[in-house]
Amino acid sequence: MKKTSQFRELLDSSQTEFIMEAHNGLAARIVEEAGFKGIWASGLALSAQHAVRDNNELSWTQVVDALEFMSDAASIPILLDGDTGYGDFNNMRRLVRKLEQRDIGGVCIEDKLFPKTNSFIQGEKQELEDIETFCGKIRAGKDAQTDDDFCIVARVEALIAGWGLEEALKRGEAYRKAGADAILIHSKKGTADEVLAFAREWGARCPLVIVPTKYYTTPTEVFWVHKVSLVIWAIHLIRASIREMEATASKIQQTVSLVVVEGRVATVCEIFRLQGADEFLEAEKR
Ligand code: SPV
Ligand code: MG
Repeated sequence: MKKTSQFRELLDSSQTEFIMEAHNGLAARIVEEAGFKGIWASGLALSAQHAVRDNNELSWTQVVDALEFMSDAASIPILLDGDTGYGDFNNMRRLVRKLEQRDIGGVCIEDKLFPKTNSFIQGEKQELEDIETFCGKIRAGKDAQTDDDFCIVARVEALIAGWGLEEALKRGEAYRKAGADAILIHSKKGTADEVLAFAREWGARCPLVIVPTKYYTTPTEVFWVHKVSLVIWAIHLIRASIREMEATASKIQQTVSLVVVEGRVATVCEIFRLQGADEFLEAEKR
């Protein structure tokens, strides 16, 4: 099945589905091997792996180049965290065309201003895009896609910016009417209360997507009960790799030896396996 159709199936599934962050081809392959049905190409993680900030310091073509490796490495669909669409309606159209060329399942755009800032950094100070302008961006993206199954997820940042539930619902509804295939409601609170209040009011208007990074203690069944379509585990592979790299680097530095880390790092054979080295040898023989 096409990756776009696979992703649409996830959104339309009658149960809550889960996708996992990846930030390069290797991580994408690991996500697929772990059994996930989709990948979140996180803007924060993609930026962090280059040690730049989540403020569009990475150019959109650098993002698309990274995605190409990820898409080649996995057979499950990728939802790109497309920030604000990297500009106006016209940039959005070009983005959608380039994503389709790279076999990406869909893109999520958020109603902030370019260049954006991560939602967890002074979210309340962040400016929101004018509703009509953002709706135009969604419509332009939908017009630009050539594959009917390519999905555009509209991310509502009203709760992040402190504008309240009513504004969040107003924006979600406007984006749905503009053609968004799903609405992502984001929150920086430590509990899911405001997201669940949104979900109750939202009902089944169109698929609802959430990112429980901050309200991670909420039992997952609660999302199912509230009819959340898609849960994004947004930044956990980059967080895991940072922790492991820090520990490994400091142990080797302190002990001036590899002995202490040998048992906990991936073997060289494991790297070869993840790269598909066997296929190379077989192809060479053929
Ligand atoms: C990302 O993964 O880049 C996101 C989600 O936008 S978060 O950073 O958790 O807001
Ligand atoms: Mg992001």
